[in-house]
Amino acid sequence: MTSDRSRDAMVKRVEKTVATTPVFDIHTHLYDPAFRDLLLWGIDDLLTYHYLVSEGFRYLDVPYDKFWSLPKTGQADLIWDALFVKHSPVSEACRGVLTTLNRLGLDVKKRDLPAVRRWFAGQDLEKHLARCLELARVEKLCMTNSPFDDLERPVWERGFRRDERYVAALRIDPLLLDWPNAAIRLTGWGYRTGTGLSASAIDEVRRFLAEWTKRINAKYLMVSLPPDFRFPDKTDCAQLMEKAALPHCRESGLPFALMLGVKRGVNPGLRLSGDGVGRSNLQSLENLCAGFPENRFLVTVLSRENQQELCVLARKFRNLHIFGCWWFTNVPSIVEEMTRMRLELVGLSVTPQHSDARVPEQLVYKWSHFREILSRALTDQYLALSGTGWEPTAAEIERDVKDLLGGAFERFCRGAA
Ligand code: FIX
Ligand code: ZN
Repeated sequence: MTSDRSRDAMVKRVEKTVATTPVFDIHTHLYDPAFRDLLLWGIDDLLTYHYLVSEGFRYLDVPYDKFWSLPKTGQADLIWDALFVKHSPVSEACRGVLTTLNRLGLDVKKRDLPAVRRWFAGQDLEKHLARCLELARVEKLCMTNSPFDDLERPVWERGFRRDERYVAALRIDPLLLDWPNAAIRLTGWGYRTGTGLSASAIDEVRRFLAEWTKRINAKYLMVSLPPDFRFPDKTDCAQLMEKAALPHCRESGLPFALMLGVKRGVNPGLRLSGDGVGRSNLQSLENLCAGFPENRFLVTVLSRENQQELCVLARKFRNLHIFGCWWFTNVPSIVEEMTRMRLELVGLSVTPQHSDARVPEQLVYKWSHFREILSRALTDQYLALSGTGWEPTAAEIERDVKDLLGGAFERFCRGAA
C-alpha cells in the first residue's frame, strides 16, 4: 500500500515535472514573427477566436453577414457581452480567455473589457510574445504553412531570416481536396500539370512538393480529411496521396500528418466557425499503415467515437504516431478520457496534445489546462505502479514527461523507435 506521504510526494513530483518541462507544440496556426501581417494577438483576436464565434451565435440574433461586416472590436464586444456578461463563461474556450488573462496578471473579476484593451495596447509586441511562450513553456512550435495561401506564399518566396523556434509544416489540403483548382494554381506557378492526373502531372506535383518542402524546411507534410475519405480509392484525393504525397514523404524522409474527421462548411455563414465533425473510417488508415510501411503517419482524429480504434491501430503499426486532442475533443472531460486511454493502451509513445493555437496568448491557457490533466492522469498511472512495488524515479518521470511533450514526436520524425 502506498502511504499518504509517498502518495503526496508522487503527486508533487509529477505536478512539478509536468508543469516545468518545456513543450514542442507540434501543430499550431501561429506564424514566425516575420509574417507580421498574418500575426493575430490581443484581446480582440482572443474574443473573436472561431471557437467563441460559434458559441456566441448560440445567443446572438444578428444576421451572420451583419456580424462579419463589423470591425473586429465590434464583433469582440458582441461576443464578450453574450458569453461573458449575459451568461457565465463556463465553456472551455471562454474559460481559456480568463485563464490567459489571469496568467498575464489581469484582474478578470472586474469584467472590464475596455481596461483589458488598454492593457494590451500598452504591451511591447515582441516582449509580449516572448512572455506568452514563456508562460506556456513552449520551446518550439510547428506552424501550418500553405503555399496556397496568398498572404503567406510571397513571404516564403521573398525569403526571410528564420526564427528557429517556429518550425514549418507543409499543409496541402487544397492540393488533395480540390485537384481541379489546385491544378490551375500549380499551372500558374509554372508546374505543367494539365488538368487530369497523368503520370507527368504527378511528376509535376512531386516537383512542387519537393520544392516547397525544401523552401520552408518542412518537418512534416499535413492534410485534414473529411469523414468520407477512403483509401485506396479512385478519387483524386486518394490517387494524389498514393502517387505523389506518399512517395514524396518516403523520398524526403518526412512523416505525413493526417487530421481525420472534419466536415468543412457545415454552416458556411459561420465561416471558419462553421466546420463540423463526423466519424472517420479508420479502415482506410489501417490500409495506409499496412500498405505503406516505409511511410510514417502522424495522426489525430476529430471524433470522440474513433479514439479507441485509433489507439488499437497504434498498437498494430509502429509507423503510426498518435497526436493531440484536436479541436472539439480539446475540452477537459474528453482530453482526460483520451489521455488516460492513450497511456493505458499505447503507453508513452504518443504526443498527447498540441495546442492548435491561432493567437499566441492561447498557448498560455491551452498548455496550462492540458498540463493539469496530464499531471493527474500520469500520477494515477505511477501510483498504480507503486501498488506493485515499482517506484518510478525522478529521472524516469522526467524522461517520460519529456517524451510526451515532444521527445517521442522528435524521435518518430527521425524514424527512430
Ligand atoms: O485543419 C486544421 O488545422 C484545424 O485545426 C483548423 O482548421 C480549425 O479551424 C482549428 O483551428 C481547430 O482547432
Ligand atoms: Zn489546426
